[in-house]
Amino acid sequence: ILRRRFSRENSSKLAKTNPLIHKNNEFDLYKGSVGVEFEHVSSQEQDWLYSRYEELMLQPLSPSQKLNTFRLLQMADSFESFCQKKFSTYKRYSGEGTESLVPALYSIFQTYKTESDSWVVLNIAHRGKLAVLVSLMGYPMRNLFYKIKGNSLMPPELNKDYYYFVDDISTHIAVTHMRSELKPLRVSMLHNPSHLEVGGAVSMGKTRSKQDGGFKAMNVSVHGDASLGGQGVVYELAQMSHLPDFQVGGSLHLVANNQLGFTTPENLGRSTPYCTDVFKIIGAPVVHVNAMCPEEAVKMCQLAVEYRNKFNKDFAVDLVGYRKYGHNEVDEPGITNPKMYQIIREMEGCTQSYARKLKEEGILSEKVYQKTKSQLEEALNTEFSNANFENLEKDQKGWLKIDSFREQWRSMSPLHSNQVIQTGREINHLKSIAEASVKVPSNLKVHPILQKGHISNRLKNLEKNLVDWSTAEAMAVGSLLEEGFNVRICGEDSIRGTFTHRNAGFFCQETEEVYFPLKQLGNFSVVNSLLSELGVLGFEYGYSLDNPKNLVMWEAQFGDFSNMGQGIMDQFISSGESKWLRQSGMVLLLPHGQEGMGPDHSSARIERALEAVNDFEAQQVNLEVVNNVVPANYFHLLRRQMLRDFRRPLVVATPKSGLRHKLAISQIEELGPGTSFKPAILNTLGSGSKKLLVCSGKVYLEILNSNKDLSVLLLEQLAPFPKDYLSELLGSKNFEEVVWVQEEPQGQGAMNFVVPLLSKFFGKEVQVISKPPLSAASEGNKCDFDNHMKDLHEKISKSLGN
Ligand SMILES: Cc1ncc(C[n+]2csc(CCOP(=O)(O)OP(=O)(O)O)c2C)c(N)n1
Repeated sequence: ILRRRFSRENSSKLAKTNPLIHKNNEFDLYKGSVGVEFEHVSSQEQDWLYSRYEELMLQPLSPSQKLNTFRLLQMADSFESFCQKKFSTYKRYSGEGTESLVPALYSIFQTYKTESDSWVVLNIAHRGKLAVLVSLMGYPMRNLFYKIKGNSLMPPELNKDYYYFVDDISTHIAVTHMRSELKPLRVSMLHNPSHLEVGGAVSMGKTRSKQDGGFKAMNVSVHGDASLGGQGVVYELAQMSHLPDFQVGGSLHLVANNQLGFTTPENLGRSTPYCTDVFKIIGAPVVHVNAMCPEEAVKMCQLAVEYRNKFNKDFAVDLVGYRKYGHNEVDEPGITNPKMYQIIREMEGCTQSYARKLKEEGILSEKVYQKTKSQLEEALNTEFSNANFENLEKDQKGWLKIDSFREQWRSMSPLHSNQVIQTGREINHLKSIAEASVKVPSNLKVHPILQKGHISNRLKNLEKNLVDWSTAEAMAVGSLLEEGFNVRICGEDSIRGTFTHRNAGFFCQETEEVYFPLKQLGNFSVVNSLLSELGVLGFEYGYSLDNPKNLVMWEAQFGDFSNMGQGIMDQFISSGESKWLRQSGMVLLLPHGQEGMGPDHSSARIERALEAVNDFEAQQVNLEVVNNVVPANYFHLLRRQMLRDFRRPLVVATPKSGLRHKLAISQIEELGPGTSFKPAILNTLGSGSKKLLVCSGKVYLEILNSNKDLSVLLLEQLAPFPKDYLSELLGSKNFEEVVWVQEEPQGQGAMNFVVPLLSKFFGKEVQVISKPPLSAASEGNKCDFDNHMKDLHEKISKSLGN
């Protein structure tokens, strides 16, 4: 079944001098069930790797290690066979054929175990996950059977008034577990979506947050061979592995390699010889192990952890096995892979062959084998008959062991509220934060453009009690840092900011050293990320998941590029809480605005964020969407994100030209004590108008600039639609007509979301003024752009009777 020979003919330099190896056949060490790829690793590490590899290969496992390995296999095997009988049409994505994954993972945990509090953060996809849950992660079998039978794991009381928590399939379950013999090591197995490989980004981010919080933590990702070879996010994560702001001291990669992806054989599934070849770009050692040899799998995982601990780098263990059934248990694999399955059908399972080996070695007797087998069967039957709600294992809250709102999340509430919270701060204090945000050591030579523009402008504005968008951000971040929150802003070029507006770090013009003034106030990191959206967004989401005190802001270079991370948006950010009861206070900053910069530098695609909103008006809304031009509001938004007792992801369409627009400025009083975020702002110019223009974003500034008499309502918060706030704001005011104005092309922007809500709110039909429909987000040339914008403003003027 092994199509490739993993032999390495030239043995190590050490092997030639090592007396232990001379006694044995040194050649065999590289020719048997393990193939190593160390040649691309740096030479100093190679010496260590070859020598440790040889030691491990020559040293037999102790009888108790062998029995433990066997027990884990037997447990996984009994579970899989039981499910095959009881739930024959259920898709469980059996791991049979690569079941040595279970003892391999155990070996990782055991080797990593330390005296101090430590964590393994584990991302594992569908293949074999259920067996790992029950064999290693202490997940109650009865709860799993209950779930397999089709029940929900969500606490019914949370869905009492309103259906919000959708739950997820069994192979996406998460659990945190501390095995008694491995104390104080805790293993946090994360939720995963079906979307393969993206979970690796989330576990990496979560691991980094644990490490930044002072814990020892190791990231472990289990891959399928086809997804590892095919998914681009793996490359993005590999590129993160040595970057100071992303590295996690080396990740471990374990491949449950069944040589097939769904129906596609490996020769059609990738161009490289091995699915693990992506790891070679970062010089990570790779070992390929015949998955039918569990002892070697255990040893190689030990080698992997030891290497990772010593060199702080990634290591990959490729368990090369097969897949007993089709892609799932109801698929017929012979349709597409007849020859392979002729061989597979003849094969003895790994557990059975290992039992035979241990019996031959006199370590396992037939009697003990049969006894443990029947004990496991009995336990499975008992668990199966107890798989009803009354008998399930529950936590202190009476919930079905879903591990939510524990430890650092304990103070958070599972239910949201749209209640207004005051987020203002004392004004002089805010001024001092803003000053501190541009204060650099006297020996740091700041670029003259920044000295003259950014620094002096900020200080001059402060004297006049004015706050622009970047200063509002600095004040929000600085105040949150002082209040004990951790702030991480990450994106391509976020230190400076795409529009040279943030300048959270000052680069000395002589030494190139960078100084971050806000770091003086607390745990602040502002990170220029690698040029990736999917991997980085996943990483940042994972970072936000770990701790409700983390304010994580991911910034797209332009909002347009955020769709490269759409899988993280859909599978995690907008639906994670509802599927898994895990909150995230993640903030997405997406520069947005029609400014003639072409089809791909114009839109955060607000319509897509709004499409992902579960309910427009209810309190328990999955996502907040804000189109922000008012600096004071940005300040309150960020503070609100942390100061309330629940976490909800936030998408902010952020300004571009609005960063420096003369009307996009707030009075500092708007940030003072007693103030809060204003979801909407009503502006009456001149004698006002009986027609109400409602809009959002930059077009508001343009309307204010160009029209004398009008009533205009700026909607900053689009979702949840702020109807109560609007009722209070508009009171008994009566408008004859209501028009929604947007700068985005028809069908894009907020119109499809907001117009029906406005109609309902005002009780009348709402007209729309927009650019004409376009296939892209904006025009590709200046002339067409100018004409369309001119038309838009003429329509607005005309509609006002001007
Ligand atoms: C991103 C993504 N694309 C497509 C799929 C559909 N799909 C589910 S499993 C699978 C094959 C995965 O093969 P492999 O990674 O080798 O894992 P295996 O199932 O063989 O263990 C595919 C294509 C998916 N889940 N995720």
